[in-house]
Amino acid sequence: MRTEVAIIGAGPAGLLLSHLLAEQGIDSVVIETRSQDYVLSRIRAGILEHSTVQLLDDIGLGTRLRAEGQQHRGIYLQWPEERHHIDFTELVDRSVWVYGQTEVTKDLAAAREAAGQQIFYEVTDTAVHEVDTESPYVSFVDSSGRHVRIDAAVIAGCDGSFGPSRAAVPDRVRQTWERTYPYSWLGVLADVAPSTDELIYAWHSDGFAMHSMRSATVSRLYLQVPNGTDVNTWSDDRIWDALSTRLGHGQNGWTLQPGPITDKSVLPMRSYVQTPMRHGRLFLAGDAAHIVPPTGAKGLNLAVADVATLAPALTALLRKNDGSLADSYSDDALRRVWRCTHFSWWMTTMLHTSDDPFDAQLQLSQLRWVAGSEAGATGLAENYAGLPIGF
Ligand code: RFL
Ligand code: PHB
Repeated sequence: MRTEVAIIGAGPAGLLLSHLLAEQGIDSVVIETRSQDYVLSRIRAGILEHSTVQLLDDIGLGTRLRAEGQQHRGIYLQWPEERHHIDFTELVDRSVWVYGQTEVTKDLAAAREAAGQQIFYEVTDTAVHEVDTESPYVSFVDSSGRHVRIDAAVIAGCDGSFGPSRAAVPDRVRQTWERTYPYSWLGVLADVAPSTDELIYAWHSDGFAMHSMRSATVSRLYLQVPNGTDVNTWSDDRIWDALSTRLGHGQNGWTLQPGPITDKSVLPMRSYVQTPMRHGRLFLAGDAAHIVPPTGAKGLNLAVADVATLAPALTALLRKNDGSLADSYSDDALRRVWRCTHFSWWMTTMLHTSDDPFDAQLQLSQLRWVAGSEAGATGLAENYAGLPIGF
């Protein structure tokens, strides 16, 4: 089988890339190790930044997002006794949208299906070959057990943090940077109306807590827990008690409304960057090249920004034989990657507590400055609501 771009991974990066390439008349084949149902039901990100929404609008995929998503002007930043609203719209004239990654993936998958995109789900033994030649190819075993080889002009590694693409960059050129945090998130999804109009990020001496949402009837909440926490040690009552304590701020009689928990899981927190994001005919995008802790809501948005940079680069390469954008892809994408890596690390370290009382005082001082100074608040707003694509 032959195509122009072989895309590994049908997450947001892979599906969006196939869509953007198709708009330019470029053929691609997508391969995915999971089933379509699994990919479409995976609970992941919830916040879309300004440029992500703009891009989805531009490619005609903003309709359901505009109808069913919720536009937020900003976030609440809180610590005991104080809750402050950081108004992104006022500060930087940009907003964010609450619209689950599951919904973005559904919209992308429906659009690709309508366009007749070839996607192989449930493949095994994915391998990339000959990426430093002009004739790279991908091999895999399809869902019926057939061995398949796809020859392509280019391979796009959009296969997340567990896929084979990142390891196809040889050790002699590959550099990695990594930080593992000494805490994890316990995330829950609950069938209850959110107790807040916009997201709450809360510093508390018991640990960080966050109140997010998916819709008017579904809440998404997170608690900082120690690494290695067994989810079974957290009963629903224990979760709601901890959330009430950490999210409570002792003012205006605010209370957290509990409800039936439909999903709970523990998520480790990691920062990871691999460079270069291009090696020969292999281009990495999204979580395949970098991971950020979820505190800054950047992972999905960064995957979208990578692909928005990669698609024109591949179009110039394949249609005009102009490799200049492809040559600068890695450096171009990495500027934003490092900005978001720093922002996610900064939000994470500002809000997650440790046993060190000195650290706690520094965190509280920083929170007071961010919430109380226009310069501090604007820095958070500009990064959270998202820098323009190409920054
Ligand atoms: P994905 O979504 O992981 O997709 C990669 C796809 O590749 C497939 N794959 C393979 N396919 C073929 N052969 C193989 N050998 C393969 N190995 C893997 C996988 O099955 C998968 O379908 O990566 P992509 O497309 O780069 O997208 C990245 C985002 O999914 C990720 O960054 C975000 O979910 C991160 N994230 C958040 N990002 C935000 O922007 N805002 C948020 O609010 C936010 N919240 C979150 C998050 C991630 C979370 N978790 C679970 C880590 C909240 C959480 C809890
Ligand atoms: C979510 O809704 O899942 C979410 C929102 C904001 C974050 C992380 C996760 O920073």
